[in-house]
Amino acid sequence: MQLSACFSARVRLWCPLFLAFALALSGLVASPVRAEDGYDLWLRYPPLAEGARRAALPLATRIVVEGEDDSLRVAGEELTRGIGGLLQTTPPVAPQVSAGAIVLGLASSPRIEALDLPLSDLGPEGYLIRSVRMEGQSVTVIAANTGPGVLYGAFEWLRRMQVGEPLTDLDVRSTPALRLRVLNHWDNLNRTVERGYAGQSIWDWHTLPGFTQTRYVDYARANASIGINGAVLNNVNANALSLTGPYIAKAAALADVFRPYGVRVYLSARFSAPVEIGGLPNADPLNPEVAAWWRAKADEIYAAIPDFGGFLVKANSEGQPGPQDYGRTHADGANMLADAVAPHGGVVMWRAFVYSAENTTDRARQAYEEFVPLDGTFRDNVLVQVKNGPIDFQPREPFHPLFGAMPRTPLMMEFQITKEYLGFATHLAYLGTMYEETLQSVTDRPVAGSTVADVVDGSAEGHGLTGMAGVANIGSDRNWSGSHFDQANWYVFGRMAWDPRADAGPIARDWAKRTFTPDPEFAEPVVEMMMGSREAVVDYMTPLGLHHLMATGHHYGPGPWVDDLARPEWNPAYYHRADATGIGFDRTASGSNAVAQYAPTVAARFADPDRIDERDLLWFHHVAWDRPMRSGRTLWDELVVTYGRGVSTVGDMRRTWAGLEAHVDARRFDEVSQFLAIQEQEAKWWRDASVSYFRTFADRRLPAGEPEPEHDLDHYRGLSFPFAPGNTH
Ligand code: BDP
Repeated sequence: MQLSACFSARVRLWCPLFLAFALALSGLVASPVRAEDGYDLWLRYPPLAEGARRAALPLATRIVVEGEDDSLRVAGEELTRGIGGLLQTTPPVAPQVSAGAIVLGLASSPRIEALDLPLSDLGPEGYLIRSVRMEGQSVTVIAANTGPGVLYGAFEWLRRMQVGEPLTDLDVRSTPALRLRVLNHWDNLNRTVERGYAGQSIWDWHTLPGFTQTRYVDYARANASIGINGAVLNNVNANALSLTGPYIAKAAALADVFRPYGVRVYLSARFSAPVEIGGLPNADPLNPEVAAWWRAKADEIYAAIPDFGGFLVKANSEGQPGPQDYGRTHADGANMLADAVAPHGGVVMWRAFVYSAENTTDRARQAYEEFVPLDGTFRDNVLVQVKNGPIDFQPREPFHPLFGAMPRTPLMMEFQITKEYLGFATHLAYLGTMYEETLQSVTDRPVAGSTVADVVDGSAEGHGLTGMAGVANIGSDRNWSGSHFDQANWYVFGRMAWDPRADAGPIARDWAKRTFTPDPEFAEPVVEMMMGSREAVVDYMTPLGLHHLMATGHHYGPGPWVDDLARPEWNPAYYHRADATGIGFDRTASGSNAVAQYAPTVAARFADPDRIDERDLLWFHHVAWDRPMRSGRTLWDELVVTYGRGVSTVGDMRRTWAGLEAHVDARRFDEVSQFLAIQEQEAKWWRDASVSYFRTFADRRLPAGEPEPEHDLDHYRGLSFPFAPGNTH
């Protein structure tokens, strides 16, 4: 219907309705129900409860921005937006200081200098928030040495207001423990996303660089709000075209959008690019022509993106090209690229996720064997990027033995945020507990008591170049991450990259309050549900140290029976090794001896079935079905009971969520409810299929009270999902 039609008598009756609808859509009149679709993430600024609002109003009377700086400008904009929503008022942005002003400033600005605040040891990204007297007035100062530092401080001030923490008598200082806090997007140029469950790639390469969506700004805002300062735009299984002129221009357009938010752009580099797009006969890193090609390429990129971060490289892994194609080492390859970016201040993040088709060694051992001998041979601007565990982003893995074993090389942590092996977006699994478990693991290397966090933050080995990468779960879906609760994994990744010693619980609470409501009647049960959620997935998919039992390719659903794939280590049967005597992978001295790659104290614990935490038992041991467990049950009974516990925990999660309807807007409530229902069905599928399969070896009854699987094994083996998402090969 055309608006002009409203003026004709024939449709007069319908017009008031139509106009109201049109006005509501255009935002001119307030809608009685605040529709929520998850787009705002944790940066929602709904009005505070009246008491809190009144108390906060005198603390946000105006915004003073001290200095010309794009990051300061966007910090001011974010405060305006946040205060506008939370306090329902628009504070003026003005240069004069008055009571209740929020003063944003750089250490170098005269007004901030005059306060003589302790800013010098905040580094480039730390911030200070303090309630002070300035020019005779009580104000809140948010100060830092750089614009992004101030922006981080502004977000922290808003966080406090959102969750109801005090805003008076502030004296807050925070500096990031890690230098590189980077998302790895496994996004392809055709907008598919490897292991992505949130729609298409958010990068619309086709319309870049001419068109930059506001979503790119909101992406950068979200990252800045949790301290993420880098984004690798393209898949580690890289296409060389991303290094050609047109794609550099597209990346540059994104870099321009991200810059005020302190987010730098990086690219995954395909090692064979000199051949594919450079016309050279080979990509041998010791060939001077190849090195010159990369230097020229780096110069070209830096001309377009002066603050380009550097390259991420997956080489000689899963069929990707690399220096070993020419008989060279990972260090030869990494150093050649490092020399190309070094004049511009760039870094190379060289992945240690390698395993080879020809190598029959236990896959869990291979990265250590390849990389430890190279310790000390990498250039200063190289980080070796190591996945949290030695296999591949499983629901649970012991920490990677490389942590602590390469003291002369900065090791960067690589976590997965997207949930390839954790049920995709439909399964609610808060990964904060997994990140915490890995980071707080004791390596006892380089010194007794060292933890993974001590290695990653450089303190144990004296490295200044440090970092953490997270494989992003972001896509074109309206809610960014495919599910509302998966936003929490992006959030906790950023927070733990800032502070790898942080605990997962308080971060979950913060997220729940900001994303839904600060009401503890909502937040407390939700936090409890989140905190147990990843363990539930471990229980119903891979209990007691089992791993890599997912179906082939897409990794959707159970496939423990698969044993006919070309490479042994692609087969679940390779990992569980079930037979008539028992189950599990013997990685002790009587087996692959992967355990020897850990510090002797840690190895001794892992190697002893009586001392190891039972959650890791079958990772390291082949165990008899009747072995008594700490519960008093046999291993077989314990296995079945643990699968069942996973399923029943999901049932509890559904009930918890169902009881929270009054606190959540209808759309998000319903979407989460539907996903939890899918999760419960799939948890049961995992349990039933796994129990049906493993009982063919165990040849034992189910423990009393444990239900028979719904179908026979052939049913589960016959299920096929050729179009399950996430697999782009
Ligand atoms: C595995 C994924 C695969 C990735 C690979 C990697 O299945 O798609 O390419 O990791 O990290 O988890 O390179």
